[in-house]
Amino acid sequence: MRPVTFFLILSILFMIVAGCKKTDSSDPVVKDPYAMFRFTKKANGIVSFSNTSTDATSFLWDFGDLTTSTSSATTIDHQYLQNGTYKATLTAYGNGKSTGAYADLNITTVIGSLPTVETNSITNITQTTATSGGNVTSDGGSTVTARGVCWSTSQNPAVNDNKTSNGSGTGSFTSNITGLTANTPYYARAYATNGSGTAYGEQKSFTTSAASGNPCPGIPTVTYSGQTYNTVQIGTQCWFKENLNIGIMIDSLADQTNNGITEKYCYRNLASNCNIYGGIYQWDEMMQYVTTEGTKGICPPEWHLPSDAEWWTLYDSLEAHGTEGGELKSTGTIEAGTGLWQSPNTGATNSSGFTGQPGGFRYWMYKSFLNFNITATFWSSTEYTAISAFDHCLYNNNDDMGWQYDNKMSGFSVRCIKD
Ligand SMILES: [Ca+2]
Repeated sequence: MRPVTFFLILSILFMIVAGCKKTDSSDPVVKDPYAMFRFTKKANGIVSFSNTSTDATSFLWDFGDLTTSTSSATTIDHQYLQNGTYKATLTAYGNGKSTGAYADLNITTVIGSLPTVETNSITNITQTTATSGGNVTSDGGSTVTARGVCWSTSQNPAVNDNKTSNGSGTGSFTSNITGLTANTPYYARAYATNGSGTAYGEQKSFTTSAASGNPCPGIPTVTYSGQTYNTVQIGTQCWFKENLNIGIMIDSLADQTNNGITEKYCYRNLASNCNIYGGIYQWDEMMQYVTTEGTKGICPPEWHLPSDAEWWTLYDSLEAHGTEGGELKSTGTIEAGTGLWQSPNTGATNSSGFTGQPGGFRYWMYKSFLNFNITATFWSSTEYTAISAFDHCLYNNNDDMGWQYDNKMSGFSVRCIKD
């Protein structure tokens, strides 16, 4: 081999080696990004994410709970606030391109606080419905997603019993309880659910009204001053089923006075009529000389004289409007020997059980009795003027209920209503 040839070969080899070195140091290969991560679930809803992506220059984390991060840290601890399933996504950017990686996470380790909820009192209790509600005073750190009132005939009702659904979040709400059975004890309590579970307010108990016409639950009779009265449940109210008959009979020519003695009139001044139709009272005697609407007056303890509004509540609870009188009157006629009303006793069904009897009244101006077996007139404890008060009247010849005011010196029948 000639030396020139050897030199040439050596030169070419040098150039190749030098060329390789030149390419390697000043013209690097740029790779595309590759997104990758691992995760470890920890306590309290915390997930530790490790970013194992390669060849990326920036990142976008989407943790699936409406929060994101552009952190490029190798390790990120993210806390989920509610248990649930989340899709976590990592997007890696570089070389003008992006790639993504994702994982589905089932978080069960959130142990934040339960919400705090109070139960409202139970009101508007009828035979089949009642009203309650609650107040979510704290969400416990995560959104309250369901709230309402649950109820049962057993203690400590829960959301798998009957319940209402009354929106979400904190604050107060009203619940309409429906589908109840008459004359039945129930338990109810408010509930609120967040990511940590369901919390309950204090338990309230209540008893639905008896079917109208039946004795009041727990108090079928009341014995007062030697006489026993039946009771009747009508809607939400509990009434005496007979007219009050208490006191010493006085002659119709005398007015009842504030003398410490309860006085009454009996129709035609016959005590036997008081036994059937009850006593007849002037307004002030009935009220025991106060003018406070709803006062006890001559009624027994835990009972009172119905206000005018309570009479209207009675009408509202009846089956139909326009026939209230018929629903409140006892049935039958004197002529037929089937009742105490003078014929025709129009429309009388007594479907309410109120059993209004036609005791007539004492006319204040002539101090005499009128309308025996023809009308039944009941005082309210509501004044109209200083000398008059509202009363309610049943008639033998129609099925209306009369509403009027009369001189307080008039003598009418009295019914007591439960407090
Ligand atoms: Ca008196």
